Amino acid sequence: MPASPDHSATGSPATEHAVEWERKPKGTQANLPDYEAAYRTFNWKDVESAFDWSRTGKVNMVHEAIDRHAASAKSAQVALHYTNYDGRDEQYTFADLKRLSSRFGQALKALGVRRGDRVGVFLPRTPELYIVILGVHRIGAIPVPLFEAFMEQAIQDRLSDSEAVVCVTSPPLKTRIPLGQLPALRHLVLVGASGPLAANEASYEALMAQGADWLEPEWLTVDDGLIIHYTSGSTGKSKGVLHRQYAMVGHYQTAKWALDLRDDDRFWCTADPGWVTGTSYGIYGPWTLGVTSIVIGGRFDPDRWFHTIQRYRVTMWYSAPTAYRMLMSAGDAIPKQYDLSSLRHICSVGEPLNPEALKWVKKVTGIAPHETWWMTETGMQIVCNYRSADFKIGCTGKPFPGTYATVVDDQGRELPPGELGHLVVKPGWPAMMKEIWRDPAKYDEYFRIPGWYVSGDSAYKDADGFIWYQGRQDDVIKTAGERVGPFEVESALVAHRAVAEAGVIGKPDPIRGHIIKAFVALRKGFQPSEALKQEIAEFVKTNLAAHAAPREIAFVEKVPKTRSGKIMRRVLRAWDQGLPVGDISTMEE
Ligand code: 6R9
Repeated sequence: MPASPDHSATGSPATEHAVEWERKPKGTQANLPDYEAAYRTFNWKDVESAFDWSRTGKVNMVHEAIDRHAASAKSAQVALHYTNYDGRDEQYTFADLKRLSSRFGQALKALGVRRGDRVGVFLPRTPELYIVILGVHRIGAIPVPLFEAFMEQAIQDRLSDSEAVVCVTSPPLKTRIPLGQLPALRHLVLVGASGPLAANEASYEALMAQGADWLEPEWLTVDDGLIIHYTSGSTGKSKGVLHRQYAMVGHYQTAKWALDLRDDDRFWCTADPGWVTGTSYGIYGPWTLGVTSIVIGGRFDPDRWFHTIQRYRVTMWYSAPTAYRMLMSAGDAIPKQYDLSSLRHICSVGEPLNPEALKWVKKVTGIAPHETWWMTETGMQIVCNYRSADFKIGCTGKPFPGTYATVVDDQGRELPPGELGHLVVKPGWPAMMKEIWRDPAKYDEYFRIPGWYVSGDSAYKDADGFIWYQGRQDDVIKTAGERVGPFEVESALVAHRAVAEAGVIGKPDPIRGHIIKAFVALRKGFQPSEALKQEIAEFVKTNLAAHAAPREIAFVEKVPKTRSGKIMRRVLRAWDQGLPVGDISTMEE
């Protein structure tokens, strides 16, 4: 069993335990009618024929997701329904997205952007965000989505590491882009600018008014870059996970079999494209299948959410445990006011979905959410529950056909049922990351157990082949489904004038899964106070991001470190829970 510092792991699970099953009505019609049979026979090669490139050899995501539908009977089908419940209420057909992404592709070309260049996309969740990403694909460049909540430090780290040459943003967000620190960045494209522009700025609307309605995609190979998502590990700054065009084979098939998407679906993926779920399943999965997507801008609001399902007659809903729990805590009265009968399938991602929340969603919608486990690095869903197959409530699921995920010990030996170990995947699935941007050593760390991709999660498998997620093995924090690295938060904390040292952990929380808790040692001359706590939290919020700011701060004399200077977060977690700290022989004096 690996040494697991994870505080949320429940220890060695019992092999025999009372489980409740989610039983499916017999004869359930699903795109994947028989998981076990498919698992035995499925071959990824057979999926390739779904793409035009399998015949032409010419590869580009925008062709497969948009152009080929625009050239078919789907041309006038709505690809994107959008509202922000605040004045914008729009819809775009596949033909519209072909035209608009062609125009934006030409705009990027006019700014000198070339195949393989990185383009930062720092926009609120609006149709422009989607049009821009598609336009970047059209010219064979690589989008780097930046979540709109990111503040200056987070933006600088990501634009600087990716050496983006252009960033598409809006006037309010542009103030967070430290141009002077970004030598590679040549232009800003501003959506919604009014008034005079600086020399290095261009107006999105002006650029879109020029040019033709058609730009042929830059033809790539399956091995060329698709997108870079920045994500957090337990050490160092966030790292750029580069995916390849071939990932579309995985997006397409998982959207078909795990999300169970069909031609006439109205699919609502609630994730922002700043996170991998918002691109793999907010763009690539549904659109390579030619399915209509719903996108909602603005803030989370339980009423709006249920209203959205009713208004758009949503058939398939993909969201995260924190959202389901927030809806649950808002009470049963809200969903009762809406007609949710259009729903036929629901999935969940980002953190484990507790049985209570699962059962509540089932109570109010009639459908139990199905787990999908995966990571930024895997690019696609790997361990899932399937619409046609019974599953045990609370389990993470079984490996997607064509993938092999299992639980191993430190030497890579598969463990018998019930034993806790590393959740690993056999390399070779279609959406596996291509590289960690300019950091091959980081990439290699994922393959530290020979023969396996090591997820960093701990899990066990039961005698029926179900995998049960048990927590992270490292210090990565999942808060409200978002992945936050303690190092980034600690770096932001020590930049505050009062902070000498800081250590950050995830503290279990009934709604958010975990919240960020910081242990802070103050510099000489500063006194602990509530006001100072607030000031420090605010400081992280304005420099890094609101979701990365500590919700709890505890002042300590000293942050516990090893003699080599590593923060002992295990000790911080014990302090937080009021538990014994265990072996501290490596702690500095
Ligand atoms: C897609 C995404 C990856 C980490 C992963 C794990 C956690 C994701 C989960 C889950 C339990 C699930 N995670 N799905 N844990 N059950 N169904 O979330 O990517 O942001 O990179 O996070 O999220 O710990 O290792 P990412």
